[in-house]
Amino acid sequence: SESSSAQDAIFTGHDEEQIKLMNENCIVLDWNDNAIGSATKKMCHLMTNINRGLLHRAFSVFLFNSENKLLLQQRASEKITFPCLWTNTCCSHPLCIDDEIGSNHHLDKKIQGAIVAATRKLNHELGIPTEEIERMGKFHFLNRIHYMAPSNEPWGEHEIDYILFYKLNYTGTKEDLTVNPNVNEVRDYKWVSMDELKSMLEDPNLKFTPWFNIICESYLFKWWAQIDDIEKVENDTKIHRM
Ligand code: DMA
Ligand code: MN
Repeated sequence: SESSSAQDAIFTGHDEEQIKLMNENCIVLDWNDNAIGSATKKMCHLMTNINRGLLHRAFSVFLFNSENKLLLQQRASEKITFPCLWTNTCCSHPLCIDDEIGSNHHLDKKIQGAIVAATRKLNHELGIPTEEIERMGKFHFLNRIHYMAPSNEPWGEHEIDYILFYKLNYTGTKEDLTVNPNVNEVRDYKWVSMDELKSMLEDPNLKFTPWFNIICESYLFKWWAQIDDIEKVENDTKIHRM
């Protein structure tokens, strides 16, 4: 059987809840981000499969509050890939289900699927109420990044990652989203200004995920500077190989 269980030797010493999540069905892609099938989260994150070209769809959310501070999370020690590293607000995978898969040749539908998945995981990882996510702000898609990164053996990532910003609506009153982290997912969190993040990135005691480093070095600060008018930054249809 391919289903992940604590009996599987590859998971020895890992957290039971995180082992179960390895049964989720991710969307398998060709290099142009067309869905060509599905495979479990376990299969998609084994370097033996990645080295043969297995690629899946992901999303990365960058969530900003009313003061334009970015919410960072430190991944829980229970995470099987990239444990304890600091990273952007929330990352995961759109699942191979109708609401999240979208449709090949329609980027807008694939973005909508990524937003459904992002809303689901902001609630699961950070305890942000779905109703608040839907009412208090909106998502803006920026681009897609195709990257590969090994984690601790035998695991790694190989994804086309949908970059989504989320900005609160301006209502004239200062009201921020409720954050109540799931400790099985998130060890710590922190709201940071641009300067605060820049000093964190220079701190040798802090470790960051590879995809967060890629985005920090390329686009993050440029887009952050435009956060109040982020909807004016056009959806980029190109897939950036990094
Ligand atoms: C996977 O994130 C997605 C990216 C962009 C690396 P993850 O490992 O946090 O996924 P999950 O929360 O589903 O375990
Ligand atoms: Mn992944």
